[in-house]
Parts: sequence; C-alpha cells; structure tokens
Amino acid sequence: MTPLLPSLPLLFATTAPDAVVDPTGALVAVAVLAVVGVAAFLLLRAKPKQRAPLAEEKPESAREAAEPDAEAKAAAKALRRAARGGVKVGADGKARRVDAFELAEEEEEEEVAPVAPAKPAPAAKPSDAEQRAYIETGLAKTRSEGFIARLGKLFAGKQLDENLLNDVEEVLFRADLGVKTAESLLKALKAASSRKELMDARHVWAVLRQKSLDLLKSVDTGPMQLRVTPGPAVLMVVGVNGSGKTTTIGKLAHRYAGQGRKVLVAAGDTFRAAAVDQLEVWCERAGVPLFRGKDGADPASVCFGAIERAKAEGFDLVIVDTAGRLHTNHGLMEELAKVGRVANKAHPGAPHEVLLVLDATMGQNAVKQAELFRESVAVTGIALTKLDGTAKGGVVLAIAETLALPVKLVGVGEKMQDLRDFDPDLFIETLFAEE
Ligand SMILES: Nc1nc2c(ncn2[C@@H]2O[C@H](COP(=O)(O)OP(=O)(O)O)[C@@H](O)[C@H]2O)c(=O)[nH]1
Ligand SMILES: [Mg+2]
Repeated sequence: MTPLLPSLPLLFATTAPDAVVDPTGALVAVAVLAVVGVAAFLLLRAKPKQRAPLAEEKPESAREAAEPDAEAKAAAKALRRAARGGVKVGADGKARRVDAFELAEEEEEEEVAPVAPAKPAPAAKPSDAEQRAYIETGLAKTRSEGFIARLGKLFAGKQLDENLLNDVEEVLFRADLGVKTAESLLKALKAASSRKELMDARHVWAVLRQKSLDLLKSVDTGPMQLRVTPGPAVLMVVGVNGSGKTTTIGKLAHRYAGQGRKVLVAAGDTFRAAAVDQLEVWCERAGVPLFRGKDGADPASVCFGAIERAKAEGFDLVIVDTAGRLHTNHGLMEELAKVGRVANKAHPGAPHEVLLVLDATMGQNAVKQAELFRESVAVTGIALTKLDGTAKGGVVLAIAETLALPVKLVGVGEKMQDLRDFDPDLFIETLFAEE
C-alpha cells in the first residue's frame, strides 16, 4: 500500500495540478470568480437603463425609415419624447438631459414654424460656355452615331472625287435630313467640287457647314415674342402625346417666372386627368399657379377662363397646355383650332405664339406631324425635345427646309434647366465641328 501513497499527488498533479495541490487556494479563486461574475452581470443589466434615451433613438430612426406615414410617425415620436424626456446637444456641443415638458414645448415650436412659400429660383442666363456644353450634349449622338459620323468616316484622309460623291449622296439621303435638304447639300458639294480641282475633308466640311447655316437662317429663327401690351401674352403649346409639351411648359414657366414675369399656366389637356396632375407638379416646381377647369371640361373654356383671370389679376403671360390625342386626329385638330379661336375672343391678338413640340427621336415622322398640325393652328415655332437622346439631330435642317418653320427651343434633358434657345450659329458650328 505505502508505495502507492506518494504517487497519488503525482498522479493528480499531471491532470489538475492547482485545484488539488492546494485546496484552500482553489476555494479562494472560485469565490473571487463568483464575485467578479455577479458584478459584471449587475453592471450589464444596469447599462441599458442608464443610457435609455440614447439607446432608444436608434431603433426609432430605423423604424422611421420603414414607416410610410410620415405625419403619424412624427406625432408618435413627439408623444414618446414628451413622455420620457431626452438628451439635447447644446450650442456648446455638450449633451444635457431635458425633461419631458421642455422637450414637448420645443417640438411644438418646431411644428408651427412658418414654411417659406415656394419661390422660383432665378433662372440665370446661361453663359456662352454653358450654352455650348448643352448643345454639345444635345448633338453628341448625332456626331458619334448619326450622319456626321458616317460622313467623317468617308472623308477621312481622302480627296472628294466622283466615287466619294456617290457615297456621300447615299449617307445624306439615308440621314434624317429629308430629301430636300439632302439634295441641297449634295448640290452645294457638287458645285464646289466643280470649281476646285481637289477637295479634302476640310473643304467638304466647310461647304456642308455653310450650306446648312444658310438653310437655317432662311427662316426667321430667334426668341419667341412674348411681351405684349396690353397683356397677357398667350403662348399655346401643341404636339402629340409624349412629345414633351408638359415638360417644356414647366421649363418655360420656370424660366419666365425667374425673369420676374407673372406667369399663369392653363391646364388645357383635359382629356387625361393624369395630364393635369403632371402639369401641377411642374407648376409647383416652377412656383407658378395653375388654372384648371373641372374634370373633363372643354379645353377652350379652360383657356378662356385662364385668360380672363390673367387679365383681371395682371398676369404677363399665360401658357396653355393642350391635348395630344383624341379619338381621331380630326377631333384633335378641331379642338385645337377652337382653343385658338376662343383665345382670340378672350384677348384679341392671342395666341401670340403657337409652339409646336416635336420629339427629335421621331426623325422624319416629326416633320410629318408638323405638316398635320399646321393645317389647323398657325404654328409660329418649334420646340425640338429629346435632342440629347437621338442621333437624328439633322432633323433640324429638315424642319427649316421642308416646313420653313423656325426652331425656337431645344430640349436637351428632363431637368428644369434643360431647355435652350435655339442658336443656329452655335448649332451648326457644333454639329460640323472637326475633332
Ligand atoms: N431626354 C429628354 N426627355 C424629355 C425631354 N423633354 C421631355 N422629355 C420626356 O418625355 C416624356 C414625355 O414628356 P411630356 O412632357 O409628358 O409629354 P406630353 O405628353 O407632350 O405632355 C417625359 O418622360 C419627359 O421627361 C428632353 O428634352 N429630353
Ligand atoms: Mg402633357
């Protein structure tokens, strides 16, 4: 037996040395661990209580993002805050606790704070560089994918000869320039090449540029005439659905209101309820009032009412939106003609401008639409929209040559400021700019 006894501690020493070698020490260690554990447990439980107001902020704001009803959410939040008080960061940057009463009072003050009425931001006149940048954006696709790109490839490093002229002819006739414009440009090139022995790319571009500019200047381009005495000036906006009438009206309202003019918009597209709502959004953005008739009202009566109000209240300008589609084209054209007649009855001389909105992406179809519209209303100018999204920028030339109508405005995007006065020199210079 005895030889076994000394070996017992040894045996335990290899498996659990401290606990068994010194049982008193082990007991002390267990007691210390227990005390530390209980203290830590108590501390952890106490922590959320101490930081209650801050700890609750987070889940609350997470809920805010998910809750759809903003007003109900704000009211509930105010109640919760008022009930428990909270923490505020003062001007000195230090946090301090505030009681429920103080917080509730502050919340109330915030709610009744007056809201400044929406005022249109002044529409600053764009600088030359800005104007250039916009037109470059508008013509980027025509230059990189349209007829300009195709012509560029043909001329690169070559002299103009009979073969090349045949290729040029094909490109011009396939472009959205219209037959008349393509013929005019080709004729100018042939005439120039017969006068000159050799014509390289530079000469060819110069001839095309000059001929195109002459075409555009053959119609009376320039800003719209919208200052009349006695006022208001009346601008009627027509065009097929989706061409960009409402958007253009919003942009124009913003522009003229920004120039300090008193603008009233008339919701004459009574055919679609959604059209009036869309126009209302644009008017709010532009900070101008909208004159709307009853649902399904006669567009001519809306136009009449708007002009009467404008006369009575001293407005400078009335912009009249119109429908773009009825059951038949004939019905639409009749309706537009009537709106024009009634405007004239309400205010002799009105409408002072009839702006036809054409979607540039429609190319030659836009020209056909214009031919139809001008049979019923005396179109005075074109707003060519969506130039930014198309390679069919050449349609500007077709409009001048085929319709002899001036392009007055170009739309180069969907934002408020994306509408520019048409500048023929800048347009042609940008279109035919050499790399
Ligand atoms: N990219 C681009 N989109 C435009 C332009 N003008 C209008 N649009 C868009 O064309 C669509 C139809 O415009 P809208 O004003 O409702 O046409 P309406 O039916 O003639 O009143 C909308 O999605 C507009 O944002 C423009 O100049 N450029
Ligand atoms: Mg519309």
